Amino acid sequence: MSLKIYGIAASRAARPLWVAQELGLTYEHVPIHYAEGATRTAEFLRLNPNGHIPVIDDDGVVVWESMACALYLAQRFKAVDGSSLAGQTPAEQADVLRWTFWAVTECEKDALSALMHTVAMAPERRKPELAQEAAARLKVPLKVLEQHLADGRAFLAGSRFTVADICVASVLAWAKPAADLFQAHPLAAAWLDRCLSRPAQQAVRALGRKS
Ligand SMILES: N[C@@H](CCC(=O)N[C@@H](CS)C(=O)NCC(=O)O)C(=O)O
Repeated sequence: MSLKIYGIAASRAARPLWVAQELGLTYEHVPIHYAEGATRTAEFLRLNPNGHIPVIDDDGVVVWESMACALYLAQRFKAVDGSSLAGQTPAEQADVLRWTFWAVTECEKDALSALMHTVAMAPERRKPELAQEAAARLKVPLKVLEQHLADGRAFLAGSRFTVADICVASVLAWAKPAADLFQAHPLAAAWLDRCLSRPAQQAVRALGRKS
């Protein structure tokens, strides 16, 4: 087996890396940076013509788009103990897909603004009002998540941790600097902390700090 994951951990490559770490996969990490044109070389564009990380290459099966990479790995591989991060029934699979699409379409843009304009960009480039506006818009999807968790469920799809939790937590983690948002949605905050405290996620974050 030869699996390669392209992209530094401090990027959307964290999504497939988190899946790979959860499953204990053997893989080669190729820490291509998103800056300074590294994703625009002819060689890289052959892998992903969009010029973005992440990309995965599983023995010649090349996948780009971070969520597709995460979903592919969860579907393709199991952990050594036989456990899976993928949905196991059509209903679970639908749950995995809907929460993943939801994260991308309803949350990702504003979560990124919340991050960039509070901690990620250089202070002189930050516009605090953009972070505040993004946090205000995120109240709408966060309320949906809060309601979903209100029946006592610990994770998003089925009754166990799945790739849906990885995909959604990867996006909502960006919004963590919007502390008031999570104070107002305690079940979502607790779920996010549950996901982010997992050893596999901690390992990816440690890798990201070295990026
Ligand atoms: N929708 C894409 C977005 C990928 C993306 O924008 N990746 C950033 C890093 S997180 C990147 O490669 N930026 C470099 C560039 O666009 O040149 C995905 O989820 O994979």
